[in-house]
Amino acid sequence: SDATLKATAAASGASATERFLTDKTVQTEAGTDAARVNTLVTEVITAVHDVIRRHQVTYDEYNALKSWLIGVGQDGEWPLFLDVWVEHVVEEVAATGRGGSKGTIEGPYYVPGAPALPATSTLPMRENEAGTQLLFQGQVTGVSGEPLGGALLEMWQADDDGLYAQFAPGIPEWNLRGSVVADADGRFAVTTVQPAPYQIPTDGSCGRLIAAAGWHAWRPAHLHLKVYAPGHEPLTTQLYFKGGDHIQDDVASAVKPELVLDPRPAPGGGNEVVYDFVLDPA
Ligand code: MBD
Ligand code: FE
Repeated sequence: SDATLKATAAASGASATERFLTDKTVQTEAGTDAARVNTLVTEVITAVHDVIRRHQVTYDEYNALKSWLIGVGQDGEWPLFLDVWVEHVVEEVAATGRGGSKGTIEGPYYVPGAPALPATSTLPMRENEAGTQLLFQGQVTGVSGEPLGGALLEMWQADDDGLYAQFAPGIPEWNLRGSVVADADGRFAVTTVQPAPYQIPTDGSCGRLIAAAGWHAWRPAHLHLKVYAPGHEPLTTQLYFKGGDHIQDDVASAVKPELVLDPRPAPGGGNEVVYDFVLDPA
């Protein structure tokens, strides 16, 4: 795609780091006790020592690691690195014992405070927004099937170039981001466009790691959602598209079979799909 559309690592990384520091620092600094810190950090450091011994790591490799770690911070890519290669296991552990809809990782590009939209609505988008139109509809219920009137669905997604508003240049602030208020029966019907797959920026430290290791840089196309209702556990999830590229080899390991949509052509043009959300009691 053309240079003006490019999300540089430095720009999107800096935005993702700023976002994290704004939204998450307070909760992350809340009381972790010394015994817990000691256990976790000692085990991580010991695991690193084991790798060094097992693979006879050299000084050149040690210094390559140091310079790469410095680069990740300079590029602002710690949120990207952690959410791509670590978050899926944190989510797996956090989801233990949950019975409602499957969730998956949040990733680095959630922004709170997206414009409020009624149950039947179109996500904010540009005139002639590129991409296949998608009518996404469903119902939010509790685990016994009871409708959760007034549930809230925060939605965010990449556009047809795989770019996120507020993390890539030249996109209106709230493009393809919205806070949809479900109706009294928990139902919603949102018109959007199908996103493109997302490629990790190739010009930053995460991109350099991917190239150096011979990996690929792609996530399958996905919609992000946070679903809330009073008295219920919030659900953070993503939905993917059947048959889409990288469904089987997401670089962020965040696809689950329950999260794959199979949209069908809609009578009025574009595609449509129904997906219901079940929230656990709080
Ligand atoms: C994304 O769009 C994303 O959802 C995750 C988890 C990581 C990087 C980019
Ligand atoms: Fe994403």
